[in-house]
Amino acid sequence: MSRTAGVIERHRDRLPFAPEDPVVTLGEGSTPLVLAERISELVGAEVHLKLEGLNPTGSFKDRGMTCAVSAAVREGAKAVICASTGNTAASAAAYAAKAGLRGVVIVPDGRIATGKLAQALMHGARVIALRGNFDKALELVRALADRHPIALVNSVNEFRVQGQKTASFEILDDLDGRIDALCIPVGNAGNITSYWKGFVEAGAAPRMLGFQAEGAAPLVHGHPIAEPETIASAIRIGNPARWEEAIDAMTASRGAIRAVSDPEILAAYRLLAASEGVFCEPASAAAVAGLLKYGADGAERVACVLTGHGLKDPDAALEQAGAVLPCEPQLRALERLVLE
Ligand code: AN7
Repeated sequence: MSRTAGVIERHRDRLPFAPEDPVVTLGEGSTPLVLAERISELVGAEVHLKLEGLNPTGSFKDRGMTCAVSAAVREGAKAVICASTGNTAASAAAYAAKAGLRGVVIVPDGRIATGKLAQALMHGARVIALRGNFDKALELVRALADRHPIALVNSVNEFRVQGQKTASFEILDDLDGRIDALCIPVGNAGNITSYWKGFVEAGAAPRMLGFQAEGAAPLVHGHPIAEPETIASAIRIGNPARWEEAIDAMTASRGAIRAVSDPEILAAYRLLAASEGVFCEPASAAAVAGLLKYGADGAERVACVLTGHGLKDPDAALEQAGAVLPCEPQLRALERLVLE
């Protein structure tokens, strides 16, 4: 098989696509799984990082989007729509562009990371900034898709879950089937649902350890959060669409869904970049923050899903990082700054 095959071609035997079906792909999937030496030491377990930020649009959403948009083309759709905290919007916009479909994305006004906004706009999607949060946007977009022939590509779309489950197959391949726990950030809960589905289909059962931001932790508190708040804008979600499935995944795997604070998320975000060489976005760092905070629950081998690339949110990074050093164009001045 071609080294650049996307997830449909690579995993067709486990996906609802026949060989003659149209495939809209950007070569997603097959992302690296990297051993995190420093974090392994801190946790006392073998910790691997699944770098989903290396997908074509910089997040895990591409695995599901190739399936959702391919199915939309198969069904004769002319447009796709989604509500999004940013990454789904960027991915939907890219795959819609590739497919020649209209893309429409609804985002919470002023609350999505700069890189994601740039992507959605560059790919030619119609970007609508809703004066309301993600939960309201999803509610409205579901009602809209019920009334008009527009394909809804949020993770309430079954094809999204089908595509995203392929990450589990890759992790099992890379670890020869032996993994004790999976740490994953949880927002709308599509991804934890998908990973668990993939593991079950492959006959594996690692503990699913999901992490929500403290200010946006409905699954931890057991009720929706009306005004979710967190620095990790991707997971600023108060009423996850896949609530039941997330709880099922947690229960069936003897896992847990727990909360991490924004300072804990940001500490993990900086640690990953400075000590592991991996730049992810804040929401992704929640998985590692949770592992550092709560430990591995006895697991010897753990994978953390780093869901999105750090370049998605340059503003968050520049707020956390050290300052740039200004320098006069003179050797002495430069020497001082370099050597001191
Ligand atoms: C980087 O793009 O919901 O629990 O609209 O972008 O499957 O929702 C993004 C979610 C984790 C949570 N990490 O995954 C959207 C959106 C990143 C994300 C999640 C998201 P789900």
